[in-house]
Amino acid sequence: MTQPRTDQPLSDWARNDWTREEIAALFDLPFTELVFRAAEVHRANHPANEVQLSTLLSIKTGGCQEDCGYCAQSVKADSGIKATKLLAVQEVLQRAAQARDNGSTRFCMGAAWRNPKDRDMPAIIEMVKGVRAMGMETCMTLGMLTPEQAGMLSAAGLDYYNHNIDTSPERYDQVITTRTMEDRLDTLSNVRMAGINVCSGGIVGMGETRADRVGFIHTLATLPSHPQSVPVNALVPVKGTVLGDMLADTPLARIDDVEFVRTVAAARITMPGAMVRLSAGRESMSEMTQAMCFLAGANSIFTGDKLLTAPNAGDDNDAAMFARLGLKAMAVQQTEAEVAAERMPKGCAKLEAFG
Ligand code: SAM
Ligand code: DTB
Ligand code: SF4
Repeated sequence: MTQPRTDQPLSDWARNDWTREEIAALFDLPFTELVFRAAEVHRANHPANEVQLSTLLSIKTGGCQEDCGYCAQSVKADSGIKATKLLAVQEVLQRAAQARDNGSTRFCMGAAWRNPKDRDMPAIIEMVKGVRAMGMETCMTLGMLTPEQAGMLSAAGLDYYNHNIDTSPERYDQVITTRTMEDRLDTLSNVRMAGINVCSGGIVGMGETRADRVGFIHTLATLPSHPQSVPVNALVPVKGTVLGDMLADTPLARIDDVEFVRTVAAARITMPGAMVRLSAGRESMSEMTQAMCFLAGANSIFTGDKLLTAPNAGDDNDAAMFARLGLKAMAVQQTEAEVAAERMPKGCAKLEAFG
């Protein structure tokens, strides 16, 4: 895990005994005070003004048996997304090479599965090895994993496994009924025990209360060790999903930008070493809100026009935003700087467009 870059006491840096009251008190701070504190923690632990560019690829789309109320890929959603088979390894590697040439240093592969089947593992392992050989950090999100599957991914060299807790323990069963928060935490434990970096976060703007957002951050910040990566998604409301339709009927339930930035800041303060990833929902976020997120400690975005199935901001818009804000694309993720210095291929053409 990353080591603190300053004299910030390790006990603060790594503490996982946060109480809900302490986290609620952070959320209750005057906004500028909260953002100021988060920015201080960010600067003490990460290079200022640097944001990692990551690319997402859906390697298996739609037809998922789970009933996550936000997700267009669930069989329960009437979203028009067609189920596909797992992509061929060669196709995934071609897409990864394009992502690398466009400046990404991280390639995340997502499958709409409740869990991978053992017969899928050989292809998955080839994908991890191939993307890694290109010098990019690898992340996979495939649903629940057994300890054996986590061990196989670790042996293949997988850097991160993404598995979100999504919301507070109290709200969980109103969003998903086909698996429990405990199931989710068990997979995170299998991933951690296999020595893979944990990527776990959730979604803000699903009609939850502030207490739920506190509970969500609290659950992550009190895991046996902090996730090395915390994606904070703003719900992309998709027609035909339970939550997308609910929000269409009650637009006032949509998250306000100030509360979204507060959530990013709380993640940054409570988990200082983590990469905090400003994930889904940027396409409908103003540049100023995104700038506030970067000030409050977000240091990674997904690039390109598409996430897994939902639209994303697009490279040209992002390059323009980076130029206006004076942000730099992080050449390699800080936690892997030395490893990646050797792995990084020469001539990542579009990196320069991002500063
Ligand atoms: N099936 C795997 C799983 O659920 O872990 C991997 C893919 S799943 C799409 C990855 C994450 O994307 C979810 O956990 C959720 O946090 C996020 N997500 C899915 N749909 C979303 C939406 N409409 N808006 C925001 N985030 C979303
Ligand atoms: C995460 O927390 N956000 C990314 C990544 N992990 C895999 C996924 C966002 C998906 C948004 C909805 C879609 O594209 O279908
Ligand atoms: Fe399936 Fe993942 Fe979508 Fe849930 S979030 S329905 S598990 S693809």
